[in-house]
Amino acid sequence: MKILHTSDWHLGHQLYGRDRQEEQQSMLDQMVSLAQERQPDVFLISGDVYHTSQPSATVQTMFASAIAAMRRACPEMTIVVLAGNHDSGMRMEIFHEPWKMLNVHSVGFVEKDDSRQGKHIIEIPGVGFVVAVPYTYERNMPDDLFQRLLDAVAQLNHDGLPVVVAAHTTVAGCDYRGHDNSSELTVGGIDALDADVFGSGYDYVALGHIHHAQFLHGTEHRMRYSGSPIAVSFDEAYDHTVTIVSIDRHGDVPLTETIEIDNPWPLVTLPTSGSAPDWESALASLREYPADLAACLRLNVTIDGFLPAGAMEEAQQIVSDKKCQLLHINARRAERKTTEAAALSFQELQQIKPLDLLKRFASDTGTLFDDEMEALFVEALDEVNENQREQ
Ligand SMILES: [Mn+2]
Repeated sequence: MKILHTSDWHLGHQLYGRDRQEEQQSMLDQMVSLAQERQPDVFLISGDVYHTSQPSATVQTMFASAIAAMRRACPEMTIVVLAGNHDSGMRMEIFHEPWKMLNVHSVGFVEKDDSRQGKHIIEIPGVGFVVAVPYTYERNMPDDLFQRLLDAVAQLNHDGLPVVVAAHTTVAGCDYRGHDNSSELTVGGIDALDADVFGSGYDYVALGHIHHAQFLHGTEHRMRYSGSPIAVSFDEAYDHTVTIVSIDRHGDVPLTETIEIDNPWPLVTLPTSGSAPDWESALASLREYPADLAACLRLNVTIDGFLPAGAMEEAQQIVSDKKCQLLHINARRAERKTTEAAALSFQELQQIKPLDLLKRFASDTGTLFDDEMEALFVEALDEVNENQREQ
């Protein structure tokens, strides 16, 4: 059984207002080529297909076209798509039936009713089994679901075929770098489960949710996050790959191979390590950036107080003749000797933007405020503004 394991596509993601369609289309094209070249038995997307629960028509068309292209590239391949915490599980199942006619299994939500749990077991005759469990709140997870599904598979698996579990969750002990608003207990809003929640009887667990590709420690290469195929945030400064897994027989140790996905617009942070000590050196690092390299840039700078007025325009001017795009200035305030935060005057308070105020609060209180939190805040703010306009 040969599986192409991927997850966390986040289609429709915008990064500081930049539409990432070009990057995502390139990623999808590479997926289709891989399916064509490698002819896997199963193409498995372990959740977070979309970045939002209500993706635009354009984004959904991009996904549907990619699935159709994969079907043409590899007609015998079974395609399994799970909902992650970013997806709407209900929407993912709207086309469950027609997709199934194309041998595409879209599993959006967990069935609590035992009699309907067959949806979670995908049998590929003569090849193997996939146990597909999309993201669900822990309190909605039926007791021993994984073990019960695996027991049901064992009843069917007379020929000793490989058994793969697909799930979208946080597993305790994972390396969650790049998800910086997180702790060992909770990553990206999902509480960590112990690895033994998956029970026994599987050969490989194909995980989604954590964007850093990795095997889980102590699982003898049987449990893996494929990671996001392209970086979703600047904090994901590591390789982005898909995993090809081969399992001959039930009980064998899976063989895995990782294949790098190329992003035509890689996310690059300047300076390459740490933070520029002042605004002038930040600008210098932009000047030094090669003119002919396509990239999305983030500028890290430590400053005393606030960025100068027109800082973004000044920085944009420097890269205007270059192929790169500056998306964000990540300004951290230099640590003050006194812990007392400088108070704002009423006039300053009236002029400061909500995001800057929040950043100032985060920096004054030593609270971590990363890209993802900023994006969430901007999204919430947009929603509030929109609601106000509507009223
Ligand atoms: Mn994700």
